[in-house]
Amino acid sequence: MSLFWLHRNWTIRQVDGDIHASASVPGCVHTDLLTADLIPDPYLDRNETELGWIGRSTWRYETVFDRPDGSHDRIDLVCEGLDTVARVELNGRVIGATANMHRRYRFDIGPALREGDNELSITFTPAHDYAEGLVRELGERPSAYTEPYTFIRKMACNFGWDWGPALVTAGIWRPIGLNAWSGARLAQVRPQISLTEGGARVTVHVEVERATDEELLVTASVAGASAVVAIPAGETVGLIELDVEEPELWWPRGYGEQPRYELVVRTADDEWRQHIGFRDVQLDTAGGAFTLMVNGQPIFVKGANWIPDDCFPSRVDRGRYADRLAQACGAGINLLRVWGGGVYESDDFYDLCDELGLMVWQDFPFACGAYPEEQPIADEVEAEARDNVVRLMPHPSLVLWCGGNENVWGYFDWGWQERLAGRTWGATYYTRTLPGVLAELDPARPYLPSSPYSGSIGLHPNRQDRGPIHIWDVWNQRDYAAYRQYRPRFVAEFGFQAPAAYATIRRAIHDEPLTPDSPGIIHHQKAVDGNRKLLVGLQPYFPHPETFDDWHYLTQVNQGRAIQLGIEHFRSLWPYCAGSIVWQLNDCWPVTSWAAIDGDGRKKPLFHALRKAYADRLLTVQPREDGLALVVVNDTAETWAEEAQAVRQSLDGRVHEAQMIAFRVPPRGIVTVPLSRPVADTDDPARELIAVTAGDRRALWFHVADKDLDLRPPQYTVQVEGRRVRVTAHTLLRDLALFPDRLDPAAEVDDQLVTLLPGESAVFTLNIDGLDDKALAGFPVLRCVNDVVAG
Ligand code: BMA
Repeated sequence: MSLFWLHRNWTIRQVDGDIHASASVPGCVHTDLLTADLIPDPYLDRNETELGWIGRSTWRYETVFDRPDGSHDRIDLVCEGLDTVARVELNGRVIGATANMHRRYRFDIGPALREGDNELSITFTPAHDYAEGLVRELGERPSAYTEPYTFIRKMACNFGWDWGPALVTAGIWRPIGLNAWSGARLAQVRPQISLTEGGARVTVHVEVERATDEELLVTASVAGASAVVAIPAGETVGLIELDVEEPELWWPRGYGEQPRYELVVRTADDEWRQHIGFRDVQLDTAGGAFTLMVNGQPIFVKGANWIPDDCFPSRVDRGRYADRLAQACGAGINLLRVWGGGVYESDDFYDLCDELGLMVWQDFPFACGAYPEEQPIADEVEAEARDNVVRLMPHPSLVLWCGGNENVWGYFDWGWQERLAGRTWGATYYTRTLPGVLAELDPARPYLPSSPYSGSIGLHPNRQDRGPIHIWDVWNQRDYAAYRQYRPRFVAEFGFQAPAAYATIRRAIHDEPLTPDSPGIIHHQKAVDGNRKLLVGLQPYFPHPETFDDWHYLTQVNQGRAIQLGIEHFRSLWPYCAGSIVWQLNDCWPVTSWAAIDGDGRKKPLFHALRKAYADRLLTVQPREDGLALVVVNDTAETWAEEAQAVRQSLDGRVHEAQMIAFRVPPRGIVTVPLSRPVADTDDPARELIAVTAGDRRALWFHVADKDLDLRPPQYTVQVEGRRVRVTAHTLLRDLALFPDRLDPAAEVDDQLVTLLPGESAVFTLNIDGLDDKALAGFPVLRCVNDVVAG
């Protein structure tokens, strides 16, 4: 058994034109044209608008390779991903045709091979042509965007989204190679894992593909257990049961370690190895709940939605995933939802999640549209599901499969039923095809037919008393304090926009002058009415920003505050509410969006707000029916017993009232304690606040919005020592933040959005030396709300 990658000496050429270039494989046409300097960078300025022709052209990839040496029963061409409508030819003979970016393909090329040079070509016809052809044949289907992305099995957001450009790709986007083999090969290995009394059972389902027909011995071993099964001649499947005694359990981060054990499956000719983990996952849905239970432990999901990290996903390598996932961990996140408008990510993503203890909720790739159930789409959907379920099921991090994003919601609320006039919309996929494939291949993992969902296809899917909901009226129409009016079981999406980091904007947009509505900024804002909503969102809290710098700072602060408020509210409802998955962790290019980490990988202030809101130990002040209350949230395995001091004080620091609150919060529990009237009441709301402190944790409560607060012009002293910037407040400083990327695009800081009471100080640590001390100490690098409000 041997595998040879075919990643060298490729060229691309435009079949219906005269462009040609050398090609990187894996890769895509856009990135090759960019490398060859044949197009401008699609991520800069408004270049996107000039590049639509790429996706409308036919492209041919070509290479020449030597026939592998030696004698083999079979030589296969293995394609881990072709994007999307492709004809594969070897030495002029068609050996395959594909139309699904989400599947792996294997073609027996023996008959077409010759000695010496072999010419391989893969021709990609435009995704649009295929999809538009099916629209004509099957009839239109409504969706959130005008492009026909529901008619082709290709990453939907490639056609443009409310945070992404329309850059319709083509290419060999995942590895491609030759697999030469003899006898039999392991075509499929599916380990099903269940915990037993004092141990675990691994049931390994093996399927072989045969070139010769003899009895086959297959052995499997893991964690000291091993067993053999014989697959008789003429048969292709075998089952091996391994009983492992007292394995260490895999836990999500924050709950324990992530031990993994290598499972090895062998035949005489082939071998399969992968790390697995021992854990049990259940979904408690009793009475409308939506609570993940891992190893019997109910979990509050501190999540974020994951979108493709690049419009050209072939650029996302293991290192890039590792950076992004480390950032997710840094924000206190314990689950990522791989959203349905993207892809099934590569093995590296899930492998890193296993290692880090990041749970994964995997949407099948369906989003915001009605999907035709006719052929050829129906067969593609089933084939793709089978392929990816088998590929991903060994991963302990994968805790939930979901039928897709907002497709059932769209059917209920977005006026589709009339437009469909009885045509199919995808219900069969979510209620039969996908659960059917899972029941057969991966029965132990929970499945949710769609998100949001209320437990039955006949119920309105976004009912807050049942299952996960998506909260979008807040960003679109309401003040963010409205998050508090929800009492959900689980929130799978809610988000608030802000622009990208300053250095990211400066790299990608060359507007002069740069303003909140200069052409590049507007182009890098894809949401309907997005910039207006940003301003509307500021109105209750801040004066209208008069400059780009104020706009940039205030909208970023507002994003952080909105999400922090939402999360703290949702956490205060635990265990009734069992999760918050913020929209969205990352971006695929430089854009104003709901992301915490922008398209250049820079953290927005929201990142730090998330880190605080998702802290294992949280103090938060929440309005309750009978007044303000302190909610203490303990997401650790130890009891949290401490005495908090709640203080009513003036903005200038004078203390008026104090209340000592001794609390004892059990592991993974919360406690709610009403604040006393003297502390909670105020007759001077513009000049007072409440500060609650316990150990190193603190919660603040302001009675009025910043614009109505009697904030003083900021007074502080700054000391810069190497990478450390110490700020000492002489007045109250609201949401102090350092933006070192304004001085050096490589610079970042370990904290932002810090409110200091008079006399307090904070130390900010930079990642690099050598920044200008003087510039670090003031506007526009060091900022606080006082700058704008106290005028
Ligand atoms: C939801 C998501 C995405 C979208 C986001 C922001 O609909 O599922 O489709 O980007 O809201 O509008």
